[in-house]
Amino acid sequence: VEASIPEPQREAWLKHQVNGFKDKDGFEENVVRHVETTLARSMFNCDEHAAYSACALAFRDRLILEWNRTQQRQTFADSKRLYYLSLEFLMGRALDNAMLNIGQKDVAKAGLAELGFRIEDIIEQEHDAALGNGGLGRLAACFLDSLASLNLPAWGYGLRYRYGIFKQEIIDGYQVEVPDYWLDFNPWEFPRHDVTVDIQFYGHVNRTQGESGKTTAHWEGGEMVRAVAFDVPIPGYATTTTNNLRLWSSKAASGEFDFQKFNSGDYESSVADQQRAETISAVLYPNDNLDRGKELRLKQQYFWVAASLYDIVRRFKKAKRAWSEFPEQVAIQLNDTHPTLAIVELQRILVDLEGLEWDDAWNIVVNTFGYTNHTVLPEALEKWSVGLFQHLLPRHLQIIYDINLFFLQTVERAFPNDRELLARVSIIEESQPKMVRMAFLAIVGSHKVNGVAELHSDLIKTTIFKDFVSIFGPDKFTNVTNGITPRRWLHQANPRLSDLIATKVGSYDFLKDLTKLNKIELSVNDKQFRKEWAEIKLANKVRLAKHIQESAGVTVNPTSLFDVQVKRIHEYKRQQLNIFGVIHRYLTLKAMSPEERKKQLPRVSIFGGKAAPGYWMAKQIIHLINSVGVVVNNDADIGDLLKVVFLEDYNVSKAEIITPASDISEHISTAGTEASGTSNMKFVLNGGLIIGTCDGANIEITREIGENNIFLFGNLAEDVEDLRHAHTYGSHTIDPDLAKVFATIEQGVFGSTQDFSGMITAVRDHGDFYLVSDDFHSYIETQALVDEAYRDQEEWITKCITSVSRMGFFSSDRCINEYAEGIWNIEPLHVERDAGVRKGE
Ligand code: 4GP
Repeated sequence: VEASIPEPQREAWLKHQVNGFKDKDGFEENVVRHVETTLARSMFNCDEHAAYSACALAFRDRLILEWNRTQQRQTFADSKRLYYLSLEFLMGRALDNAMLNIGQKDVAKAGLAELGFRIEDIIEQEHDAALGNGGLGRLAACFLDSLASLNLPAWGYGLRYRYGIFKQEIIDGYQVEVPDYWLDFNPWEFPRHDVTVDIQFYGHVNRTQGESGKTTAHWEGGEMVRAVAFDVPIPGYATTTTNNLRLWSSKAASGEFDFQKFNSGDYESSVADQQRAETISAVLYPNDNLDRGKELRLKQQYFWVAASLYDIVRRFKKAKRAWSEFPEQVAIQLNDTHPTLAIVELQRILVDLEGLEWDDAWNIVVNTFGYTNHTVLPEALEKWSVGLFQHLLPRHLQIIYDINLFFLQTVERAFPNDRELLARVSIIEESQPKMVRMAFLAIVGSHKVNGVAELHSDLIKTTIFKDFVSIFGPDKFTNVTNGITPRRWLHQANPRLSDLIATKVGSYDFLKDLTKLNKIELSVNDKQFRKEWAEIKLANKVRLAKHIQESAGVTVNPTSLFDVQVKRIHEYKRQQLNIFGVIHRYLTLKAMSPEERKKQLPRVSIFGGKAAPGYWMAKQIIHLINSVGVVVNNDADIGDLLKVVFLEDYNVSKAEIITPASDISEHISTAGTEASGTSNMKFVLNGGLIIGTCDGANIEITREIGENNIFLFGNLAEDVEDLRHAHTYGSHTIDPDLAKVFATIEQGVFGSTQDFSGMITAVRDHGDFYLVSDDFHSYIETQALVDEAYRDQEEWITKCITSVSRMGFFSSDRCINEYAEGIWNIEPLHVERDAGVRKGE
């Protein structure tokens, strides 16, 4: 308020109010100005990257004006806000998305053309913002898009990693990781050097007694690291709402150097201190569905959570409301257990710093938080050793012990004498060493816990969190099936299909309400529509074929069936099943006579995805895929009948090229292991069919689009446990076709037999935990059905159009509306351009 300009001087401000460009001329003027002033270049040295930079800056100018207005509006309306805490935001590129959401892509295209550039080349200049591993991080990015598009008051909070997920290079068939330094030039962030928070680590706890006899804990000593805010504007689609993603960057709390040390000649150690502080936000941990328990990771988590909560509490306190109103103003969603410390930190702020009674504080905490679980894989469930906590966050450990004590007391009252239950649900695992179970803490400290697809939400209630359902009752646990934003994953990735759909829907309204896609089902027999549909798919395949040629050096025929599996490489996702199936196909083709071969359907098997750098088996899977490619792609008997391609460095912007080009994509996890999957939704929305197991969202996709339009195979989740048991304790015979595949690999047909022996023994000798052999036959048979179905192109296109028309449910808008109503209790702020605010509908 103090910085507000007094009335008499405001006239000058209003007179010079900045507005974003309105038309092509305005856009060009902005671009030229940024080239000449911000970038200090001219028309004599403006390359594509400079043109991209200036174009992005012109759009940023517009966004930030809307951002300012949105923030003013939201503050003025004083309504409840959601804060989405996620260690990952896999945003991809921002320029195309900003142009489309604002509705100015045509203007930019024409303007850039007049300035001498093609818009496609300019868009290509942007480096992906890759601050995430896979599904969980991309989901967070889709959610931000939906929150803004639905005019919901919401902020994201994350870390501003200097290095996002590593860049993957394939050298001699092996994955090699290269650091991804992406901040050289990032026009989409605003450093807020005035928004900083000092975060404490280590130290010890003292207690003092006040006059009333009440003791207060004081966390003292240790070291400080400074968090600096960087804001990224998030534009909604066809609305002026522009929300904020605030990312924290770490630096030494003492400023540039410790001058004391510097002056005393200890220059090196003063620089080292600074570097140590900066390390906290330096790098994203490259694990997907895996917890590694490294101290620096816990430091990252606390640093980010403490800075975010400080910010949220500071904002709440401005309105001078009673603390009891906190949950009416603030909803915080925990994206997995990574931000669970926020529960402890808020309790600490309320009790230690604000002087609330424990129970009052705890009530506020529980009503504020919601927790989303993304996996049932045991190796992904976060645990931290008590010793590490004691060292790094001594006060938090005490609070966790108290939370646990009070929780176990209520359990004991409800289930007297069930000591085993107490041990099972305790937040502290009595192991050697003792561990803090973060998921249990998240459940106890939240009012709602959700899974991300129906099957997964059922599974968490009947397996990993079963005891908590007995304790808290079933209502605390709920399902919110994931969704994807149709803006990026249809309109941006597949503009021609989006345009074609619009001609049948009558407008682009389906991008705001995806259920409107159902109108295209009426045109399923429309000849012209079908013809254009097929042309668009082929054009998308031609584009991908070109990319394959340029990046992998493999020539593929765009009229072949494109079979795609792109996602993180993981045994549970079963890329090994896919590549074993490819080898089986190769052997089958080789065994045929040339005449017989001629009758076969040509197929291109396309893989992509990164393996966690420490995940040896996943890396061997990549190596095998590449090795099979070398043999198959150069076999003259085979020609176009089978090509095997591994696309290097799969990321969001590559997904935008790959997704629209698939005929069939693979979502073939062992039943019960893939919580939801979201690329399955993307592929179907882009007019591709899928082959999959009865897992995650595949089940709901089947329900929506109909069983005839999907290729399901494999064992069911309910049978997995028995099968595993049988592998270990009964006799375990390998599928005979799979055994032939193994024999071929072991003969060295694909090179080094030693490298691939681990993949084989995992199935043959070590219990086949992921049921590769059990599902192999069903997989091969179902792939044959895919071939057969693809031969009937007319029927295939009918399946594709019907499926797309029924995908409305899988918009992240629907998903976010469910969270807003069922968990966050927030409402949209309706926006009329340059007008006030209406609350609710
Ligand atoms: C992923 C799940 O594996 C995937 O099934 C789900 O669709 C996605 O979250 C979003 O909910 N989990 C992760 C992870 O990415 O790191 O645990």
